[in-house]
Amino acid sequence: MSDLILHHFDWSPYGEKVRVLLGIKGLAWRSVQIPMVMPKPDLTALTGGYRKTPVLQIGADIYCDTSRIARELERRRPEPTFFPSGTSGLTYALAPWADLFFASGAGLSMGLNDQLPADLVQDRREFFSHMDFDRLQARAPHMFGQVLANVTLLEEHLADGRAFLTADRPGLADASAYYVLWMCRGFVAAMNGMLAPFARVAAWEERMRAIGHGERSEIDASVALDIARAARALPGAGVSPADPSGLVAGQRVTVTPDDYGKVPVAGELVTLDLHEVAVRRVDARAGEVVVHFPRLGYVVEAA
Ligand SMILES: N[C@@H](CCC(=O)N[C@@H](CS)C(=O)NCC(=O)O)C(=O)O
Repeated sequence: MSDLILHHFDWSPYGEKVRVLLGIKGLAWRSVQIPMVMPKPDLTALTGGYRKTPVLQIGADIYCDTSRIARELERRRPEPTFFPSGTSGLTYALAPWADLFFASGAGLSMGLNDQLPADLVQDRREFFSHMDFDRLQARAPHMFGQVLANVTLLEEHLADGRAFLTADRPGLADASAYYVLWMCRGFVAAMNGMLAPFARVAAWEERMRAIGHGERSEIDASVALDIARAARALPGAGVSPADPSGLVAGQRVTVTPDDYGKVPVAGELVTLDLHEVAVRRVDARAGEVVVHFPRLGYVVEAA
């Protein structure tokens, strides 16, 4: 039975990014369906407050953010690699680009869809604090333009006939662009017609869909909490000697996303370098866990 547990919901675009990553590596994994809106008590028992989707659990190690999840999957299962062109830096740098691409698509999904449940709209209004929810409809033409401008970049990149973005095999770069289109096609009806002229992108999306999601099985959140409680987290790597933060291992810190969903996670600092930050915390239901984040895009401060 796989030790990979993905906490997600099926409509989650960032969840789709990780499901495709699991497909690229052909991994077996267990799925815990989490609520689409707050509260998410079973998830936050594991994360200490981080509420974004998805989160990957491996025993008592809890990985937040798709970039950190990708890094861990690559470390634990190097082949087939997420970096078929040989180097990884620019591919990780695509995550903030994809966040911008996502923001326009998400704005359209929320602004042009009057079928959405009221609690979801209210939750996202508070969560996406950088979006002007009252002007989403008025801004739709602008957001369509932004999505299509990004799709144009992909179409141009595929112009030499390559099968995937960085090589003849799929990798993290592909997953990082694909999930936004998956969301746009699925949740913004008008988008499908607008995307029709982008034939290379459509063919690439077809190849991405064919990858699948690996081997998935469902479990209950209570099983995941039992697994966390029974497991022991990996030892921390300490704080890199030259780290500019001045923080030291063992110190109480908070880790907070720097964009939206800014809920601080408090714990004892166990790892800090220029790729990652991890804190140890104890929870009544999850036991002692270590929660891992990327360094990029997260604020680490003394508590
Ligand atoms: N930087 C994060 C972004 C994740 C994110 O924003 N996910 C959204 C959409 S799937 C979310 O959490 N929405 C609110 C929620 O699920 O509660 C990542 O790469 O994992």
